[in-house]
Amino acid sequence: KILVIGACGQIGTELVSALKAKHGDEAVLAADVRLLDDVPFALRPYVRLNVLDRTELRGLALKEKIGTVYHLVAMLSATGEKQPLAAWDLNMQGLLNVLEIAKSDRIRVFWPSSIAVFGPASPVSFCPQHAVTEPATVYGISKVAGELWCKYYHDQYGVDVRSIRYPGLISYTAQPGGGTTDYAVDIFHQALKHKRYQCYLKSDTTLPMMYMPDAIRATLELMDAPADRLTVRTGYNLHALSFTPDELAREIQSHIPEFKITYQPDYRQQIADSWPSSVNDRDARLDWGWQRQFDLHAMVADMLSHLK
Ligand code: VAH
Repeated sequence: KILVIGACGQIGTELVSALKAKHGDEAVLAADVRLLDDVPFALRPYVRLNVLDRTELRGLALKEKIGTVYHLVAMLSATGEKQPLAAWDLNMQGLLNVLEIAKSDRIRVFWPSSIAVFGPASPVSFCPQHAVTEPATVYGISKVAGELWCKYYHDQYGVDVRSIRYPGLISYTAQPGGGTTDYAVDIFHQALKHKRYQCYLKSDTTLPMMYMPDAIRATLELMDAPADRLTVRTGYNLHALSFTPDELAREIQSHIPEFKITYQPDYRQQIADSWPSSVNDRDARLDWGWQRQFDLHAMVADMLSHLK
């Protein structure tokens, strides 16, 4: 059986439905900290789980005969800067608990990393897979440390843990919480409701992004790849889109001509400025045939068609 921890989040919501479509409804158990009554039916069967309680986690994994864990729990970049030690505890202890049961109970693991592992010392364009990672956020620090722990558990204990450095993810189902790239989701809701949006990043801030259907497909493709094809056990760079708020706004205006965007940069501008504008994903393409499908034009059309 598959356990998705952090199932109520932006990635988890979509991953649960994709895994159910692939393996059957009863093959996927969704878990998060929320009470069952606050969880949509689509996420059931659901169990309330505190991933920081290793005994509770191990008991559940053994009882439910879990063979694969998708561990998606994290505090994202913007929230993490407001509560650094809480972000470190949640992001790191949660992952270590999952890696420990993966080691003791032969469980496979997927864990999301992020382009946030890169920092001001990393190349800005087509940042290579093995470029220097000196992240300027607690979230990025936890992702670099998490990647190294994943590689350690793979190399030392043979744990089959796999990871992707997601760019900013755009989806119309669950909204993201506390990320720096969240503007690229909120702008669609504001454009449709109010025909205007005040962006907290500067108009020319280029960031790596990806439409959620591409991110979910990449995750399943990576998890299905033969282990001996994989040369990266930290986190795979993945490239799909790179755009600025201005470019996104113009694409939305081609659908909603009266849409207006204004700019009021806040503390998230410094986080965005520390990240590359694009990454080099040659290892993902060579090792497991990664290929983006949605370009900016297709993503905007699909987002608006689902949110209208
Ligand atoms: C964030 N959405 O903004 C996440 C992601 C690359 C960005 O890690 O923090």
